[in-house]
Amino acid sequence: MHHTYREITTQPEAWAQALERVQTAGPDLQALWQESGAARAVFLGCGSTFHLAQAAAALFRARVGRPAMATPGGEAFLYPEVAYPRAEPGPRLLVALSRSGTTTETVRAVEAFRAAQPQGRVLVITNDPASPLARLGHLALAVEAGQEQSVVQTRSFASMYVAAVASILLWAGDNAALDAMQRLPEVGAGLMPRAEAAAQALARHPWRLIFVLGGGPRYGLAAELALKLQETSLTPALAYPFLEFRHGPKSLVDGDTLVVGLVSQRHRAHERAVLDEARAMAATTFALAEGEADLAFHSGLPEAVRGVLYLPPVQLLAYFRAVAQGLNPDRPRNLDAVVALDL
Ligand code: F1P
Repeated sequence: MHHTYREITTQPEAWAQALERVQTAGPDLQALWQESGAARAVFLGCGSTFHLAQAAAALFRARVGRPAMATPGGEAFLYPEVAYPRAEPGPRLLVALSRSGTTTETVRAVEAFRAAQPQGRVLVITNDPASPLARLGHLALAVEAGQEQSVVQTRSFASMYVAAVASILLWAGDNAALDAMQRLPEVGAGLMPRAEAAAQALARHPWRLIFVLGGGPRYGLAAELALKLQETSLTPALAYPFLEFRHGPKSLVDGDTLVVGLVSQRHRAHERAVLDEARAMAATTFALAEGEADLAFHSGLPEAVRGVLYLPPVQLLAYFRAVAQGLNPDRPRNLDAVVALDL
C-alpha cells in the first residue's frame, strides 16, 4: 500500500489534531490578531500552501470582514510592494503556511516581513514544530499528525486548512461554527468509503483534461485539487470559479474531459447550470455537494466549516489515476518534497 493512500484515508485524525491545536491556542490567537492592529491580513505559501492561502484569504474576507490577500512566498519576497501596499499603512497579520517550515521562499519572505514591519505579527501554520519557519512566528500552530512520507501534500494540506479555518472563525467570533467543526473528523471518516468508491470509478477513464470548479472560499481548494491531479497523476488539470468556465476554458471540452464541481449549497443552481452545459458539450461531470450530488456529504455542517470534505474524493481520484497508469504516487516525476533555493 502506498504512503499516499494511507495518508489520504487517515487524514481525519490530522484534522482532529488541528482543531485541538487551535482550541489550545485560542487566547493567543485572539491576542495576536489584536496586537497586529486587527486591520488586515496576508496569507502566504508556495504551491499547495499558496492555494491554501487563497482559500484561507477568501474565507477571512468573508467571515472577519477585513481586507486579506493571498500571495506566493516567492512573490512576497521579490515584490514586497505588491504584497504589502504602501497605501495601506500600519501593521498587519501575516499568516505563513508551510508543511515543512523550510521552503526557502516562505522563510525569506517572513524574515523580510519581520524586518520591514516590526509592529506586524506573524502566525505560522505548519506540520513541523521544530522548523525554521515555526521559530520565526510570533505564534506557531504545528499539526504534527499532518506530516507525510509522500512528496505530494494531502493530509498535511487538509490539516493546515482546518487549522486556518478554525483560526478565522475564532477571529470572526463565530463560536457556533467553531463548535460544529468538532464533528468534522467523524464526518470525514464516515465519508471516506464512499469517497474511495466514487474516486475508483472515476479513475477508470484516461481523462485527457480535468477541470475543477469552485467559487468563493472554494476556489483555492479547486486550485489545490487541480495541482494534486497534475502532480500525482500527470493529468492536465485546470481550476476556475464556476462562472468563469464559460468565458473561454469551455472551448477545451471534449469527450475525454472530466469537470469536477465543488458545488456549494448557496449557489448550487448557478453551479449546476455550468455542469449541465459542460455535459451538453460531451464532458463527464462529477458534483460534490452537501446534498443531491454525485457524491453527497450529508454532513449537517454549516457551509463555512465543511470545505475540507471536498478534498479526499479528488485526492483519491489523483491517487487512483496515478496507479492506473503504473506511476508511483509517492514519488511524482520531477518533484521534491521541499524547494530549497540559494536566494
Ligand atoms: C510546499 C511544496 C509545494 C509543492 C508540493 C510540495 O512546501 O513544496 O510547493 O506543491 O506540494 O510542497 P511547504 O512550504 O508547504 O513545505
